[in-house]
Amino acid sequence: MIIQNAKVIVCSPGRNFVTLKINTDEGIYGVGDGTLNGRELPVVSYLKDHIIPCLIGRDPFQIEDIWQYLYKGAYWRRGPVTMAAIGAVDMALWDIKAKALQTPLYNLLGGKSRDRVMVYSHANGCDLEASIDVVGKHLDEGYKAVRIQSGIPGVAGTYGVTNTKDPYEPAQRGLPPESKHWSTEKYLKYVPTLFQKIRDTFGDEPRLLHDCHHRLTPIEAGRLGKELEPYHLFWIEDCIPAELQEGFRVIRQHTTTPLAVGEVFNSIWDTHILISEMLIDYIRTSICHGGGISHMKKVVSFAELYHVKTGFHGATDLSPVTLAASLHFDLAINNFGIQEYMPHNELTDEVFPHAYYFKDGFMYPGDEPGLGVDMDEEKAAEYPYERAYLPINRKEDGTLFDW
Ligand code: GCO
Ligand code: MG
Repeated sequence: MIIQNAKVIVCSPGRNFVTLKINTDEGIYGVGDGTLNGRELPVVSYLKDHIIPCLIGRDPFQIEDIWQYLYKGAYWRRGPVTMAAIGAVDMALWDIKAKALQTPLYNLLGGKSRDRVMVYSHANGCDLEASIDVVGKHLDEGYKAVRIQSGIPGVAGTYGVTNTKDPYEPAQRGLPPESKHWSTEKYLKYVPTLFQKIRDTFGDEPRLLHDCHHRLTPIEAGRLGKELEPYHLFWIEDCIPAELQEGFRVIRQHTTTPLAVGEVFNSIWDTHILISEMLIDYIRTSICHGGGISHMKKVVSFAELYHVKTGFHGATDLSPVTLAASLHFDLAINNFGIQEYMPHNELTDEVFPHAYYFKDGFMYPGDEPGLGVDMDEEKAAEYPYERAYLPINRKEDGTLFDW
C-alpha cells in the first residue's frame, strides 16, 4: 500500500476545523484533525505546502518513521503549528492501518483496558444560582463528573461563562478579537464559596473540576488549592501559565488539591519536569496538538512511571476526529484518568459522522474499524472557513493579561 494523495479540508459548521484526508492506492483512506483554534490557516499551509508533497508514495504503515521524518527532518522542532500538522498526519495513518487490519484503533494500542470512558461535562453559570442549577441538570443527565465555571461578582464576563442560551464558544468570528475583563482578587474571594455551595447542594459524590485558565501566580494558586481542599475537587486545571514548569514546585508545597495541566503543550519537552518531579496529577495535552497518537503514547507512558494520569483536552475546538482518537486511547491505556467532553453541535456531527457515543456519564468509541469517524466532504463544503479569534483579557486597570 502507498499514499497516493492527501488533501486538507477547512470547514466551519459553527466553528472552524482543519481536517487532513490521506488516500492510499488501495482505496483505504484515513482522517486526521489539525485544528488550532484561532490560528487555523498556518496549519493548513504547513500541511499543503510542506508535508503532503513529502508523503506521496510512502508506505502508510511506517507510522513511526514518518513521524520522525516530519519531526526531526524539518530541523525546526515543536511548536503548536508544527505539532498539530504532524498530529493530523499521525492520526490519519493510524486510521488507515486500523482500517486495513479491519479492527478498531484501540486494538492497535494494546486492546481494551476498561469497558467505558468516564467523561466530565462543562457546567457554566453566569452567577452562583445559575451555576448550581446547571450542575443539577448535568447530574440529571447522568454525568459523574462536572467542571464548573461561574460568573464572578463584579467582573463583567469571564472564561467559560455565557449570558446567552447558546453553549459557551470562546472563539468569535470577525475583528477585532473580543476583550474580556479580569480581577484575581474578586476571583479568589468567590471560588471557594462557589464550591462550598455546590458541595452543600449535591453532596460528596459528584466529581467536581475547575479550570483557572492560566490566570494565577504560583502562590495564588497555592492559596486557591488550599482553600478548596475541604471540597475535594477532582482537579484544578491550568492554575498558572505553565511555560515555567518550575512554578508548580511552589504550588505543590501548599496544597493537596490535584493539579491538571497541558492543553497548550505540544511535546514531551513541555511536560518532563512536571511529570518526573510529580508536580502534577493529570496531563491534558490533546492528541491533535501533541503530535498525534505516536507522540502522546510516549508522553503517557512516561507519565505512567510517575503516577500521572490522563485527562485529554476535549473542547469543541478539537474536531470529532480528535475526540474519537482520544476515546480509543483512553480505552486502551492503564493510566487513564478522565476525558473532557463538550458535545459538538448538530452541524458538526453531520459533517463528521461517527461511531462514538455517550451514555450515562461514560463514552464509548464504538467498534468500527479505524477511528470510526468519517468526513462528509459535500456537507463540509456548505460551511466555508470564517476567520475567528479567541478573546484577549485585560485587568481592571487595562493591563493585558492571560486569557
Ligand atoms: C478547556 C479549555 C478550552 C480552551 C479552548 C481554547 O479546558 O476545555 O480551556 O475551553 O479555552 O480549547 O481554544
Ligand atoms: Mg482548560
